[in-house]
Amino acid sequence: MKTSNGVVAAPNPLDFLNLDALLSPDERLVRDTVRSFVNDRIKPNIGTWFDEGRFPRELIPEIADLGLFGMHLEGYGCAGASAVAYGLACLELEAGDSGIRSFVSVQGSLAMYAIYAFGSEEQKNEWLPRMASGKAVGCFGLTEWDFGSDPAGMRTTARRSGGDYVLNGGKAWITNGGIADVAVVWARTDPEDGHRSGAVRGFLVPRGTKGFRTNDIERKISLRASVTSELVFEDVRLPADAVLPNVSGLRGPLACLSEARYGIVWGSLGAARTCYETALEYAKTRIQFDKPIGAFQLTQEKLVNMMLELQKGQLVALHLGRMKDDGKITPQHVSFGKLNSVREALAICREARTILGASGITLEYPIIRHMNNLESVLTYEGTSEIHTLILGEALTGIAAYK
Ligand code: TGC
Ligand code: FAD
Repeated sequence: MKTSNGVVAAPNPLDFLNLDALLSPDERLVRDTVRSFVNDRIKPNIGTWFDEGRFPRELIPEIADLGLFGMHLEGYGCAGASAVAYGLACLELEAGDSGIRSFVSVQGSLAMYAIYAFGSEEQKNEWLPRMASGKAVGCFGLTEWDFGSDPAGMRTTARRSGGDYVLNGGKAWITNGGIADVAVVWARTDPEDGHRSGAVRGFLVPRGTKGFRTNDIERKISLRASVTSELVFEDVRLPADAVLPNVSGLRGPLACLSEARYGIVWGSLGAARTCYETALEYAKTRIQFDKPIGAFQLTQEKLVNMMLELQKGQLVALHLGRMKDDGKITPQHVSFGKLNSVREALAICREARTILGASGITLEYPIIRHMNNLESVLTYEGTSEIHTLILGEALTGIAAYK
């Protein structure tokens, strides 16, 4: 980047490689708009929401006005943005809090995407415009208490009864569960359902359906500004048109996971960026032994390592985003990004915490909140171990998770 007198400007500590130059004007506009929203509406309040264990529902219409729900989907009131623009939005949201990004991921990439990719025209028309405008909230029920990494073992069943389906079982750890107007629920159908024997199918279960209830999971010390719930189904009778008609088998939910995992590739780096920026500022102003702690070589090494991984992570995210926009990304590429981004983001947050010393453990600063949040992000959407094994299989041809 040259200045007006032709001299190349010194690198910016907050964008060392000038990655900004790799974005289009439209992409920068999305990024800057979401960043302003996060700076104005989330950062000043998030410490309190986290402390109170409260998801700020009042933000839903504002997020909808920004066009962020299902923003990478086309039609039905969705913005039709690029994968890169969606990724940038996730990064900026998670620079505020992983819980807010989670809300947007689950709404757009899991619940809306499932309906968009596998629903009937009637289902799409009924739910997608309401979800895009924030008038209806969705959740995505795949995990069960006894089946997390191995959803193929699920016990929730959807049995035929006349023309209806009857749902029994339960889902666990479901983001937005307690506030959702519609749950996308994956259940095992009867062998004689006309599809693959005992196939997993997706069902739309509206809130208020008889026999369906939710219980929020309390006492979390991670993602406290996010609702996490158990879903319970006791003889829940659903009409035949509650099933998502266009997919059968685990491929359905796993395809949705690829969408949400892609958002995390970017999002987790937002949490890391906030921690890096906080630590950099603190290191320049905190005096010990008569010097700013940033004058000590050990502190500088920490800051440099944080900056290196943050910049590398963003380059990977952008590359994967461009691949996704070109239709060339595979689930294994997404695993590469999810594993690397979250692992490095968590390491950056932990390193930042040490730079702040005791101040790093309070909610006065964002660091321990981001650190605790990222412990969930490391686990959900496929644990770091599962993504390692997906990559191990891609390298060796041998699936080691069974
Ligand atoms: P496997 O036999 O490998 O695959 C079954 C079928 O699915 C296909 N497939 C995929 N399709 C699209 N995208 C993907 N990522 C896919 N991965 C697999 C596959 O080709 C096959 O298709 P077909 O047509 O041949 O039947 O399945 P498996 O049972 O061996 O499992 C593999 C494994 C372990 C990788 C998978 O079960 C897995 O990813 N486990 C992790 C579970 C997980 O990530 N759960 C997340 C729940 S949702 C969540 O956490 C939300 S948090 C959100 C938030 O708050 O932000
Ligand atoms: P387990 O699968 O029991 O794993 C425990 C440990 O064993 C992990 O370290 C794991 O990597 C390891 N392990 C398991 N199998 C293997 C193996 N084969 N090889 C090596 N190691 C292995 N789910 C949803 O469906 N929808 C949601 O909206 C949702 N939101 C969530 C929100 C939060 C805050 C959290 C924490 C979870 C959420 N989940 C959701 C669930 C999440 O997807 C699961 O927690 C995750 O898939 C892991 O399952 P588990 O917790 O049962 O761990």
